[in-house]
Amino acid sequence: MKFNTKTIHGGQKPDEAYGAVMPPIYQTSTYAQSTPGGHKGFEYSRSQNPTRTALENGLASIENGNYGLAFGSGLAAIDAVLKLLKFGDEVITTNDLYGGTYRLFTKIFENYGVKFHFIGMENASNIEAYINENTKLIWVETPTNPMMNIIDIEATAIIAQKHLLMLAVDNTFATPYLQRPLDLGADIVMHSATKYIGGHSDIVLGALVVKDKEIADKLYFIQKASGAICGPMDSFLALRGMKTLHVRMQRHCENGKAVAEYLAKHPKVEKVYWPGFEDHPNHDITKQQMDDFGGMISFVAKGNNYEEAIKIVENLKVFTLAESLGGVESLAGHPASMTHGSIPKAEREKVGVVDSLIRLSVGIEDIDDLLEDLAQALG
Ligand code: P1T
Repeated sequence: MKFNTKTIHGGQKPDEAYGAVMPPIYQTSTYAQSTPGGHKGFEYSRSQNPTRTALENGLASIENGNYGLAFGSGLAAIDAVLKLLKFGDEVITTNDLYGGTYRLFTKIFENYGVKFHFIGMENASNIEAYINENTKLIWVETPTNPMMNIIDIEATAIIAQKHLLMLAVDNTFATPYLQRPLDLGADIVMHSATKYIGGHSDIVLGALVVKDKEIADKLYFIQKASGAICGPMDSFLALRGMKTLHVRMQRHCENGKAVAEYLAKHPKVEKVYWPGFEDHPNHDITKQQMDDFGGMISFVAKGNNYEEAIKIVENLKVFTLAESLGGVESLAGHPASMTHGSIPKAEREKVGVVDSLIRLSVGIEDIDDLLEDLAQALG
């Protein structure tokens, strides 16, 4: 089955009770048993729920994995992966990543004795210097949030395999429409399905997909034992969103390209971060591992000035100033004070998350309205 068919049919079958084409929202916590243990595969909705299972099967299908797991948020999904580790284990991760992920690593898991190395991975050969006998996991975000750095998944997977480490890839920005990390050798794919997978800014939901049964079993145990699941209504909405992922992504990419090129030529713009530019440091790797360049763009206005950046985001009218990304509507954000506020200023500035940086999630509106809005806000 091709990708554009999998988003609609992958892992799905009509509901067994009445043939409903869309999985019903099984809004139930528990299931009748004829005798203790005599059930139809569903005992209690923390462990399994048919609507969540439909979503999990769909996610596994579009990521070319064998097992999908859905969680109450992207961070809950990351939390479950980190729970595969124990005291003393070490993680090597990108130095640019979503602020909430950084906060989870440094404010929660460091307290449990897990050590993190935040490093530049744009050149995969940097990784090996940080590997020692305690290293267990490489955590990669690509494209990174918000600097749009690109990490070579295949090269990183080769290093991970050589040292018997797990490689997890946060595929939130790219989505499987553009990039399939499991095919490139990653062990775990993670999503904030709040974003492009859901696609309509109406849910908070996280996902993991894996190929390997042993890792899947451990993650299912953590999902059930820790309990950070998503409810049936949100599972339904994520599944509904997923069915149009390919058409939405196509337009996100078209509009993203037009916005990136417009900004790059604008006299009031200093620098645009978007992996589709030929002078992006890892443009060649981008073209190898992604099918297009996505709808996420960051930029700095001329003068590199905080007040100017705030004025621009406040003046936007079609773009909404808001956290999050990946919905049908265009959003603008100020990472330093919003999504990446939990990263100390000195740390974030080292990788380019300066106070004048603006991040855009380019939606699927008419491109003329988006460019006009940027023109008036920059003017
Ligand atoms: O918000 P949640 O569903 O818990 O997902 C966390 C998360 C994980 N990974 C990436 C790459 C993300 O971008 C996010 C959430 N990001 C935002 C809310 C944001 O505006 O960047």
